[in-house]
Amino acid sequence: MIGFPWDGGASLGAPGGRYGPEAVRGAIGWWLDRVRGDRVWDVEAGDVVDLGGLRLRDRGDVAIAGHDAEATFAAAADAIGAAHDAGEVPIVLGGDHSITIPAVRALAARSERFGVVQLDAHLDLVDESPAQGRLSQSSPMRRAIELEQGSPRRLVQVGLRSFNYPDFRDWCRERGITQLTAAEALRRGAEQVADEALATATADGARLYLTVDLDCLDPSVAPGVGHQEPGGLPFAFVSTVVRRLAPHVAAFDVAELNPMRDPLGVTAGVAARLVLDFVVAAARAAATQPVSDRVAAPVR
Ligand SMILES: [Mn+2]
Repeated sequence: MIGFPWDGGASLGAPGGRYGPEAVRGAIGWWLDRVRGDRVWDVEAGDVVDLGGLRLRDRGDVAIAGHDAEATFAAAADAIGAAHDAGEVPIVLGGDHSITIPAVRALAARSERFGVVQLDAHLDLVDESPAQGRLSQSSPMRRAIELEQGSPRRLVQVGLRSFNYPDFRDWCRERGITQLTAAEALRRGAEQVADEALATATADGARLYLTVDLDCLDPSVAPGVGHQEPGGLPFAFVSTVVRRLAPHVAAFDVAELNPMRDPLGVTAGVAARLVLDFVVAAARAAATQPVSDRVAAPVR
């Protein structure tokens, strides 16, 4: 687990994401108390999971240079890369959604190819704009698919809704990006969505990056985000997708928690639960399968 207390990419959304990692750590402690002797009862799955083979290690926060996004992102890619090199699965806590840019770079640098499953209300495909530049919360998926090891054909976006720039519709379709609106995702069901997303994103042996922008959830569930969009996913849907994908994920992030817009701590609790859902699901898989069989082997 790596905190990335950065909201320098929230150039159109509300600032405050820098307080996200601290809020998630505070919320996680409440559940960690239920772990006894390396075991925890997963009430929803029905089993007692042995966490013995897995450790949730807190690597602290990325060093932030508030005046310099590139310098911050370079430091972040190094810190996240160190987790990869230690054989860990990085869980990056945002921070606005631009935190995904260096996190994906860290995975790309260690992979022949990678794919992305993105749970989000928004496309995050802006190339560049006068107000936002190239490294904002609106650009992480553009920066990901343009990498040599990435591909728009291995990008799956789930939870999309609302309105967007007219040119983007054909641009996305021509490049073969898989896009599911929140309503369509709900119609198919979380299990089917997760399985199809996994197959698409990991085509040709690609390693899987999972990013959860908390605004994929309905604002009634997760109000404390940078920019709210009505009509989002319920918690159970997102939790199911995260749990189902977790054993296959090489790197994971939870972005856009904004504690300044989350006075009751509801959204911090949601973010913390998703982190724990991820860890417990990965631990369950690790108990029955060696780690080396769960993710494609890194190039170096
Ligand atoms: Mn986003």
